[in-house]
Amino acid sequence: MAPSAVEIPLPIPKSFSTPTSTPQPAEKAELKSPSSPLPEVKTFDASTCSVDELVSALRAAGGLVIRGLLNEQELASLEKDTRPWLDKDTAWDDGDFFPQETRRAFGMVSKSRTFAERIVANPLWLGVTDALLTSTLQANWIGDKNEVSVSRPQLNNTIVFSIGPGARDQALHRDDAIHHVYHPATATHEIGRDAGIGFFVAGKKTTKRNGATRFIPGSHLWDYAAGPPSESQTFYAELEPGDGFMVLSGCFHGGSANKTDQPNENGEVVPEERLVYSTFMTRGYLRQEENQYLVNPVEKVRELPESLQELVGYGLSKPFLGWVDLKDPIDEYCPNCDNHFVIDAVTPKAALKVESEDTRVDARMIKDERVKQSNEQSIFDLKGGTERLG
Ligand SMILES: O=C(O)CCC(=O)C(=O)O
Ligand SMILES: [Fe+2]
Repeated sequence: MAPSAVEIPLPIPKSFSTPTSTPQPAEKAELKSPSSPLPEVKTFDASTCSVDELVSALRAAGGLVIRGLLNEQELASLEKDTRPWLDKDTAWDDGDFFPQETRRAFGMVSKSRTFAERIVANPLWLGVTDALLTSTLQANWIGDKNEVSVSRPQLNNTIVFSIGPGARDQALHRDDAIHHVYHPATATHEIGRDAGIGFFVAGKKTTKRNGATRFIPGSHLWDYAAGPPSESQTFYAELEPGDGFMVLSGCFHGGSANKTDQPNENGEVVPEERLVYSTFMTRGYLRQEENQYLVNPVEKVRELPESLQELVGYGLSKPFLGWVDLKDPIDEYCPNCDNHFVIDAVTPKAALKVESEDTRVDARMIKDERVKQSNEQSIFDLKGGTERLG
């Protein structure tokens, strides 16, 4: 992501999240800072690890490695879908966030079904992001009813990074900055602190020498005003093809220098590409970093399973974010509007055409089976609101 200036510190409102852990009293637990000992970064096996283990390792260290997430066939399919887009990319001259040797591809949910299903919708990843990025609005009095609402995580971005030989280090940064997050130091991680989480899957072996993503373990717990970050504290996520690395957006991290343009320990120059497939998730009520509505042709989004359409941003963040004509874009259909909802609930059926008024003005001539006539209501109509919106 491109870094943005943080002008007004605006913490993620804690009241929007369900606390599932009891924070330790400040006088007993020491607030973490750049001078605290660095926590251990754990490594897991994709075939045996549980979501709970991943969540607690992430909360403690801010990052973790998972071995064996994708197989060779999936990697081959990803590369086939991605390579033409990387080949088209050229060095950017707008700023110095990416080294000149970096090539990128974006909008990956519509460019690669394998990316969408095996990375964005990876079950371990969804388990982790659900646990850390779901928000529950506990107190929302509407008249005499308290409408508790759950907002699920959504896709923040998809980027493929190819770092070529000769690239320098990308500066260490927090991706949290895109949402103008500021946090003071804490002793232990509290659920609700994270604005986002990143997931990097290696397309090729990534090493300290060829540009592995590096990060500072524990830096998600520091006061965000403490800086600048020190390279001496970094951990390099060295991955075999198909391994993954997860990192909280509150951790300092960055892509690293690719030194394979220089002689190795045998005196030979063996250039390597560092190829990583990455995605971030964010909270359902925050703006998405990558504009999913413009980067992905809607015809492609229609082909995805409904759960993925929701993740991409076509779902409703409850109670009221993201509606079209006051309805959930995915499962409601409105005969009174001309917007032809971006995601139809069912495949539209051919209908006899009858000459009538412009249906945007008078829709009485249209009857569509998809409309549950007796149930027609807007998201602001709280008849049965708890189960519809909560
Ligand atoms: O390429 C990488 O390993 C990290 C890239 C990154 O952090 C970013 O572009 O925000
Ligand atoms: Fe980043």
